[in-house]
Amino acid sequence: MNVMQAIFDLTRFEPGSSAPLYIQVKKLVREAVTAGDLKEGDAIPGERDVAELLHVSRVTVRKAFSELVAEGVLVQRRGSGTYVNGKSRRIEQPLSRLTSFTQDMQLRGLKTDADWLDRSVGLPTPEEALKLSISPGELVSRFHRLRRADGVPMAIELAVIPQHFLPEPKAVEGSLYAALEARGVRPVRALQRLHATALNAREAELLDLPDGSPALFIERISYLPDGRIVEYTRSHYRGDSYDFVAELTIAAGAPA
Ligand code: 16G
Repeated sequence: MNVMQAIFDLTRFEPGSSAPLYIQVKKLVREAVTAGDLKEGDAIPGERDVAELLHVSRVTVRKAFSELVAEGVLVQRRGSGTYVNGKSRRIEQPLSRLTSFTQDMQLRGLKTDADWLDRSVGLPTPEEALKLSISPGELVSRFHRLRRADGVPMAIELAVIPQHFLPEPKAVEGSLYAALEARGVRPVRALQRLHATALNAREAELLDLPDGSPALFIERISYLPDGRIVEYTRSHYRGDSYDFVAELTIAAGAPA
């Protein structure tokens, strides 16, 4: 069965049905993925071909595809086309453990890599100085990365570290926490907060998602055993593949 037949088994397409056409097109694609007729990484035919085959407008097909992309069933790669999302499984991350991105992904059998967007020494912004509790004249090392898991862009992360903890940012190639550990300053505690956001055009491009896609914005401030702050990191995690889970227990002394 070729891809075109797999998706568009015409017997299942009912233009006379009351459901909007784009919903029907979505259903066909979703069913083909669920049934395994379309597999991870399969290329989806172009909008024009699909529109011709089903006798619907390209606008209908575009709407169906863009919703499937937003739902994580398909993925659009700039300049190359639309594919069945190979990494539609979501990553679950406990909220209560202080781990690094590299460790998190290794535990799931995924390989990490990164593009460096910036690795330099400079002055902190006023916000960074406040978050790190340092004076505005104290230098910081910056680590700005696009982080991938098995080749799929997962997060954009900007870690800011007082320079004396990691004096040569360019010497850090892989895990930041491993580099901190090697200097005896790996954090042991962190405060983190997160909220939902929409990616701006540049972030969306880096994460290979449509402009305005949902993301999780996460800030982390990490501490050494003696209470000094070692890290202030801001990250955008793609919203379609990252779940944070928290374990809740009843507080000691609270009414049952
Ligand atoms: C995680 C942390 C980030 C830390 C990084 C170190 C979150 C939200 N953020 O991504 O604060 O800097 O791990 O990872 O979990 P690395 O050691 O692999 O460079």
